[in-house]
Amino acid sequence: MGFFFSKLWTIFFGKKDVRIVILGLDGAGKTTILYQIRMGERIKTIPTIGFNVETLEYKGLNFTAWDIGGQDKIRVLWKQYYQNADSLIFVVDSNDRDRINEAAEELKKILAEEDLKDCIVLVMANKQDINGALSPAEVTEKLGMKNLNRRSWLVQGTSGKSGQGIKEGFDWMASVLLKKETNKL
Ligand code: G3D
Ligand code: MG
Repeated sequence: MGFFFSKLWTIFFGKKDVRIVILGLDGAGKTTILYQIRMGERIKTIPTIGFNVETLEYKGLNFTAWDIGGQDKIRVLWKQYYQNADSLIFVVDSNDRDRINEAAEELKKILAEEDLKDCIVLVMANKQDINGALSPAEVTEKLGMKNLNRRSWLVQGTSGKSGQGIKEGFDWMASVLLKKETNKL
């Protein structure tokens, strides 16, 4: 069992593919976080026109990550990667006050995608190790999370650098996904 995965995940492993999409502006910390959860597996980079996709697979957990922002023309290409996503991890650089509104705009656009309408949202308010970074509560406010109705979400403070907070985020994700599965029975 990987360091970040609690016992709850054993219920999914080997049973069901879980698709997790990791998005955020460039520089937010997505690649760093992927390396934290790597568990010895190799991260593959798929070069695509206009953007690179990083993938990581571990026992039926499938992560795909890429940079978002700007590039309206290539948005249609993202579709193939976020179809059937169970969970979205949105990584925010909490220390980048200049781009927090841009991050909020991008999140809004993503959440409007039909393909992602049922997926749960874990926001990683990353770079909490930096003094003066926005707190998770402030990130919650800036992203307008409280306006999201009918969707499970959590804003978790993290540090991609130290790994702090990542496990807590995954624990929450596992518990929500498990609840969804059980409700289907
Ligand atoms: P991205 O994949 O979202 O574009 P990266 O972001 O993972 O490449 O991270 C961008 C920069 O932020 C990197 O610095 C990385 O080390 C740093 N970073 C990522 N997470 C954290 C964090 O939690 N705290 C701090 N202090 N830095 C972080 P460099 O200098 O390599 O560009
Ligand atoms: Mg990256």
